[in-house]
Amino acid sequence: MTEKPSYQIPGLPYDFNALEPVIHADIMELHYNKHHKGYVTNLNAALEKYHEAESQKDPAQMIACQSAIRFNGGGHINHSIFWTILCPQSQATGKPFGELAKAIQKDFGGFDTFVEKMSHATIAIQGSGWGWLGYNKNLKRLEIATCSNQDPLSTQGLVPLMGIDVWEHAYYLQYKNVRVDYVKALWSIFNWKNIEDRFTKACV
Ligand code: MN3
Repeated sequence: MTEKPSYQIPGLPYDFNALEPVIHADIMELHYNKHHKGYVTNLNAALEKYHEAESQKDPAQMIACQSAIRFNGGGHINHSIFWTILCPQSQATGKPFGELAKAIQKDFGGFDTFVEKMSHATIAIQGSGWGWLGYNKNLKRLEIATCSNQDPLSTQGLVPLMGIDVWEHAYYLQYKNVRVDYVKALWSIFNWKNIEDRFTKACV
């Protein structure tokens, strides 16, 4: 018998108000408690349906579950990364350091150029999606990429290092429709220690 799937929302590593003034507590609470929790609930429901269809040898029904698994599974993966690559402004270093800083220098020509390119690509996303800094293991280099909806970065063959959620639910309550101001403000709360750790693991 197939084990019943059950994904759970990971704990937030800080309080809802910890990212103020960049992200207000009401956005954090809604984003975590409603949106991320919703992806987890719907992922579990879709997997349960999938396993039921599998046990009944009903491939058409299995295929019918796939878009819900992709969307909600992606949402769960993306938000689980997002909470950990952010930190309170008081703890933020402002810039990467160590090997990641060197790789950014090598692949983008400097931190400021990287910020500009990643911001530009992310702000330009049409509709809902994510901007990412990823690691290309084959070419051994950093790449900036964008994904629509909740597609995880792995769909583009990259290991996710840091991502920017530009769904309106991530900023609308505070920034209204001014996505550019939200993306600009986020740079002061990135947790470069966490991102550097992801880079180290990706390079192995
Ligand atoms: Mn979101």
